[in-house]
Amino acid sequence: MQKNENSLAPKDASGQPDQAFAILDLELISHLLCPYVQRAVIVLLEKEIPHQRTYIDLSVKPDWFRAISPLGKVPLLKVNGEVLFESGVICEYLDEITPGSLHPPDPLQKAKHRSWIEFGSSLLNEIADFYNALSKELFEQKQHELVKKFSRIELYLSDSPYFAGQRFSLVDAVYGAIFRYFDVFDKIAEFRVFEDSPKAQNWRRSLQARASIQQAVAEDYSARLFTFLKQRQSYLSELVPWHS
Ligand SMILES: N[C@@H](CCC(=O)N[C@@H](CS)C(=O)NCC(=O)O)C(=O)O
Repeated sequence: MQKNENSLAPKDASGQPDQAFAILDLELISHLLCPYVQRAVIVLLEKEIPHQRTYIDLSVKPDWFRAISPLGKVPLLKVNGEVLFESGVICEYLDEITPGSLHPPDPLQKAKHRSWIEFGSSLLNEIADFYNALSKELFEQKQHELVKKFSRIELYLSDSPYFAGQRFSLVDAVYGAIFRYFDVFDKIAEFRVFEDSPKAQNWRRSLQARASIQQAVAEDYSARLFTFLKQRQSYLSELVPWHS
């Protein structure tokens, strides 16, 4: 288990630390590779929320974690000892307790953003199917599914840096964690997943450059993901070079 303190504190209008946070003890129970955890970390960083992060090994779940996690999954957010689960709920809670919002104010636009966040979760399942596929045939089928999924979201994108224009939103936090997989996949081979999606590719590049996205994982994230992929014993595992 590792702990990581984030000492950035939100400031009030006069530049003083915001006292509202002094009464909140926030602890994010995390895993170093989890894309759902990354969503929450990106929101914590975007909104400069003081918190503590506790990383666990999901292959050996600690008893204390099993006792408090209703689904046995990360992320969990402990708020003054009370437990929240599900990344979407955690992100919205963090957004609501801080000034400004990473959601658009209009209810219809907000609902659309939530829809695309759900789409992002289904994309994560497709990505897992892709790296777990055992045969070449299944792998290529999953690769094609990913191409189709990105060309679907392509229809809703513009040439602006973020999902909804110039302003970073919660949808961006979700896709920042998704696109990160492809930074590692790109080092294995050219899978041409964004071949039909130039706007998604452009969006990917903007998110790559964003500090909160970069800082949401540890420096050895790529090396850890390579090791994880290598251990899958899947078709992709065979393509991962030993020296990576
Ligand atoms: N719907 C959940 C999904 C979270 C999830 O699937 N987390 C994975 C790690 S990325 C997990 O904890 N899996 C449990 C396990 O591996 O046993 C959320 O959005 O928080």
